[in-house]
Amino acid sequence: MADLNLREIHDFMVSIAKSAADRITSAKPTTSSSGSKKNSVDLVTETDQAVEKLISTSLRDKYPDFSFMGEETYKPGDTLTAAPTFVCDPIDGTTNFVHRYPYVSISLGLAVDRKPVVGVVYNPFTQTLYSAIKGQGAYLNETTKLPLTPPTPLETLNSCLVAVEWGSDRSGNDFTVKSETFKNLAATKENGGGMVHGLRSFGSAALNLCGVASGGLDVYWEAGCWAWDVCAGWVILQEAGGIMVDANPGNWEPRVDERRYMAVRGGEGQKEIVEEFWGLVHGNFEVGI
Ligand code: LIP
Repeated sequence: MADLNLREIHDFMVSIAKSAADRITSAKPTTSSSGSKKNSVDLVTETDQAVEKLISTSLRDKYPDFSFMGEETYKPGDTLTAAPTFVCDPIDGTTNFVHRYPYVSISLGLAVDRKPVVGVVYNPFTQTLYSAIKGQGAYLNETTKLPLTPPTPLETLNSCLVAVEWGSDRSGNDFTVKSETFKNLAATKENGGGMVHGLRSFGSAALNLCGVASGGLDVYWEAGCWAWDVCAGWVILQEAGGIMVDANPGNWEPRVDERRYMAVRGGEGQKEIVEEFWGLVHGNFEVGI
């Protein structure tokens, strides 16, 4: 990695994300839906595919020796290798996009040795850019350092705003783990719950991670999403002082492609919040195992 110019790569990734933005904002997703993937709530549109093509073509032209992993071209069995790899979700928040709810992002990361080192998350509707380079800080619109305000200590979960996502699994073990844990998080302390301030589901893993990096969200917990949903946001989170652990209790160092994640914002008390949260997780997710 020593000879990679991460700043130059970052700048190119930002320019690509911005140049793809029009394709998303001008699309009419209800007429371009091209079907579903796993089930009727796992959506994909022609725009997702077109934007990924645009991005991958530009990246391959400029960095022909790098690998590319993208949501729309992923095949079961593809793995993230140690080679420099662009990891891309062309539209993170496809359900929002289809419903014209403008909370979507282009999520573009670079992983080296399977670790995220550059992250670019761009919401083309609000023109909001989050980005980071490993060791060089995380920024909003390239100028405002993240987190947005100096982090206060994390006390207990009952002072936290927590992002969670239902995802597309609507039955089975992992659906039960999620729904029971949501109840545990919301329930009163007297009933053994976390009594969190609130649960939020915005529908974009990348933007959830940027919300934690910014400091507005304290925790984000999800299982079932993929490396392309989290690679870019991961380095933005870490550069803003946050940490990423497993959504299942016990693993402090998940892989980028582990498919189970919990992000905690910067501030004293991260370890205690993780342990308190893990104590409320109902069972264990099977995804990624
Ligand atoms: C989505 C995520 C969302 C998660 C979904 C899905 P997509 O990505 O960002 O947070 O709950 O399972 O992975 O499908 O919009 O690119």
